[in-house]
Amino acid sequence: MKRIKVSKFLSGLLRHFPEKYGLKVNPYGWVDLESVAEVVAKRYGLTKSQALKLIKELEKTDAKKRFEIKEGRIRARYGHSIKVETKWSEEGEIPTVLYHGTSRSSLNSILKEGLLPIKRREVHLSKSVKEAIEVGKRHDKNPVVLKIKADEMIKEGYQIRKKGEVFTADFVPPKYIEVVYNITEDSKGDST
Ligand code: HQG
Repeated sequence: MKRIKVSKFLSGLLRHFPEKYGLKVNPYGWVDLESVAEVVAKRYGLTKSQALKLIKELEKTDAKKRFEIKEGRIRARYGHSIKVETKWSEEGEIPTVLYHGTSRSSLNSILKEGLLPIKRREVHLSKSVKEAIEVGKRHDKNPVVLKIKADEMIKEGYQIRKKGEVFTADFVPPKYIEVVYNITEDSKGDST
């Protein structure tokens, strides 16, 4: 489906490779919307106004609120590898507990070193186990779900930011992390 393809391309464009398409990004990740529409139009054989309409629709309907449009500009809310300022947060409560889905092979290292942004600028946290499983499944068919004690982190001076439906941090030290769901434990002794 074209919408999903365009949405994925848009995520990549705004998070990882704007310069490849000659786009200028301001320090907070904002890019001129018309210029983005031109890139999308060319790539997907659309007119500029069709591309603009599709991008606006994607921004409105995206379940994870990946994109934000304001004053003729667009940005990705989270997920960047390019150098943008990430230390902003939307209004709204930060849940007392958050979750992170990851691969079984990363677990030991995470419990030892904490959660690191790796190739991105922030660590990404989910507000439900269900969402964390979805994220983890991108890395492992049987992902591990970690519980993050967000309230304790904040109490002890760490910042957690709200970016649409996703929450972010610069780093999560091991002391705030607990394994809540590890399917390999459930299936121990299972000979199949
Ligand atoms: C892991 C998607 C070893 C971390 C998602 C993750 C999210 C460590 C991987 C957003 C580690 C990085 C981001 C350590 C962290 N040792 N492994 N110390 N610390 N890791 O893709 O969170 O659909 O950069 O657990 O839904 O999977 O694109 O991060 O497995 O919100 O909008 O290193 O991207 O959103 O992987 O995903 P990623 P992520 P979209």
